Amino acid sequence: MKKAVIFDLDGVLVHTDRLHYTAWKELTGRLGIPFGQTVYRRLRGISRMDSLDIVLEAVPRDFSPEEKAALAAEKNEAYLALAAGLGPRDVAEDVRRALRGLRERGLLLAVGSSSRNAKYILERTGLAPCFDAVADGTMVTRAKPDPEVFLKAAALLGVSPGQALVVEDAAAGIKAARDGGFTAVAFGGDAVESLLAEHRVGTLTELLDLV
Ligand code: GL1
Ligand code: MG
Repeated sequence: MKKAVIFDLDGVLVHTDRLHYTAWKELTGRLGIPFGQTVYRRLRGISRMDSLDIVLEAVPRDFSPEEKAALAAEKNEAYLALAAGLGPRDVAEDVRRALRGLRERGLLLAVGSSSRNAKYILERTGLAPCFDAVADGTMVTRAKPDPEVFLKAAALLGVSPGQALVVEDAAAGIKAARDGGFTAVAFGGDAVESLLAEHRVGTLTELLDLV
């Protein structure tokens, strides 16, 4: 019997993964770095600076910490410009139904996201009041695939990892959940990567059968 469900944000609760993709594409386009879905798959779920390091692998020179900070800020500005257009209409009916159903069953709900913009996105989309706790990239020192952000979310809820499901669309997040001792549920995403998870769902309402 589970007591809690911890959701990844980007690509699970909201399709902000597409906006992150576009923002990375804009930055790499300006720098003349090749960027497509193959590279982006490696970025899914990981932090801004870890993502930037992967993006810059294609450039045969070192970047100073100051240059990297400027590039990360540029990507974030591009992302925030796109995210400014988000609203409650960007939350799928499936997401609303799942959150309502889980709440009715007495489950505690949290968000566990690598993003430093998680709280802003939850506010913009009106999802913030749906959750008992939010753990995000501003609160951890080690990003996914390290389990820290999910352990933080569980601690905020007052549950142990064994009592919680983690819902994730990215391989880094599924690994983080497994390594933290959570039950991992893969949502959408890549079929091969999702084999790492204990469960796979195509819609979030399917979670109601797992708790
Ligand atoms: C960071 C990365 C994004 C994405 C999210 C996690 O978000 O920049 O590309 O990997 O983490 O879903 P942010 O820049 O908002 O902290
Ligand atoms: Mg994700």
